[in-house]
Amino acid sequence: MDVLSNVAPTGVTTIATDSTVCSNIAFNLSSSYTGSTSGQAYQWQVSTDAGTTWNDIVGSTAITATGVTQTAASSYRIGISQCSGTVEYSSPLAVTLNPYQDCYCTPTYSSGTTYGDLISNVQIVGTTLSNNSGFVAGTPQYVNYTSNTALTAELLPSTSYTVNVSTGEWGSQGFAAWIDYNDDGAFTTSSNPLLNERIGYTTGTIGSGYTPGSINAYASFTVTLACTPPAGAHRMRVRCAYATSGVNIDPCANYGYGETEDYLITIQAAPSCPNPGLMTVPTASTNANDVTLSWLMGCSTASNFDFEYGPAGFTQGTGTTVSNAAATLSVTGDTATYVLTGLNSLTDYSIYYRANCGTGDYSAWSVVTNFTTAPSCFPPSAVTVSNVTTSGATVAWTANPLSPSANYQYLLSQTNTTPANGVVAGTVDVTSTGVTLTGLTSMTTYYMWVRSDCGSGDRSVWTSVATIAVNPCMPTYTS
Ligand SMILES: [Ca+2]
Ligand SMILES: [Ca+2]
Repeated sequence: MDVLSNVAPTGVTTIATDSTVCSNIAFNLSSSYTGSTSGQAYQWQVSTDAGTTWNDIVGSTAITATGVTQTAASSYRIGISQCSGTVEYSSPLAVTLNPYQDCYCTPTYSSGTTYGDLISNVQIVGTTLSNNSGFVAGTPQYVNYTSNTALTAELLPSTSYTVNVSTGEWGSQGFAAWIDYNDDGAFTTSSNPLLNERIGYTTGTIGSGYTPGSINAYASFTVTLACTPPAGAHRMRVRCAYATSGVNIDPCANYGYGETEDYLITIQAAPSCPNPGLMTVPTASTNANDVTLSWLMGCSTASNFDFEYGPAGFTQGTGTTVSNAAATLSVTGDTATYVLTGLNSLTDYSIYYRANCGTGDYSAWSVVTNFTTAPSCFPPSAVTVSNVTTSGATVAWTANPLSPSANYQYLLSQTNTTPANGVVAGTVDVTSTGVTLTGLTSMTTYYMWVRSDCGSGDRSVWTSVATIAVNPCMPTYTS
């Protein structure tokens, strides 16, 4: 009969696949023990204070430990027991942590900038970062500007910035940007806002085709910083890749054509009144004289907001302000709405907004949002021609139910070109939705447009054209 002892092996040493690793990069542990495993139990342990205190690694109960990660320098050992006897530990092994600056992946491309697929400019509007690196093809596909103190930006948490970029000679470039908030040497893209380090990307790609001798495309995209990222200096990566939508760009993967630029930016302390998220461009909800504004709450917990609006492209400080307006929050709690009234119809507007946290505490102003109000005067529809004679015709139309016309105006022309505010041939009282035309020339084609006149100079656009082919004058005989 073979009786197992309950004495565990001694003199075992710890082995690791890496003696120095980057944060959160997996490695494996094993030991020098090569004897029988019959009757043995194992528990791997970790120490972050050079072996003074040890903690079990949860779930690591096999003779080897795989997929181990660390975020600080640590020591490891395995406890081996034999038939529930005394646990013997292997000699501890220290695994050091590489400086995070040495842990960034080098982004690669098969062809890089050879044919002009590159980043020729990166500018964060409102900051000092503006880097025109030129559009000459064949320059390095990865440029690390982190040691260039002239190419940096001070950025605020919870804040959105407009990033202006331009391409080289080739278009169809997607762009994306990340900040390594936690300085672990990795850029994490996550749907969890607490983990996500991707700050923005282009919708689809920008530019198209090949424009030898000139930049192919200029574009902007918005980046938004996390609510409370750690203050201080962090690495920012901006990457472009040919024929790859911005949302799909990975910070490390290999692509065919493109360029990557790294920068060192500084994040300031989180503001006491965090910024709200981005506004949705108002479209369907736009009326003639008011607009329903809708924006994400983002990092903000305010319930009151300030607005400044004016003609499209107005300079901030010269617009019309609405202060301390209470927003309505949607059921989900992450979308706020406010109805801005007193607008002019069919007008292009720009608007900025900020959270008003009370007692003079405000967030920063948002990036600009542009919208256009709807017209207030609508054209009639269904213009029909009937009863055509040798000198006239009847033209009828259907009134627009939304448009309280004062009267209708019509324009007649022998040329089929859409009229501007040209010569009005006649007016028709609002109580009528048609006109009988007389005195037309036989065998002639006329073109006619109708519009609503809503009074006080407020007129609709013209209807689409109606064609009137006046009949030829036939000879008549009495016998
Ligand atoms: Ca460049
Ligand atoms: Ca990171």
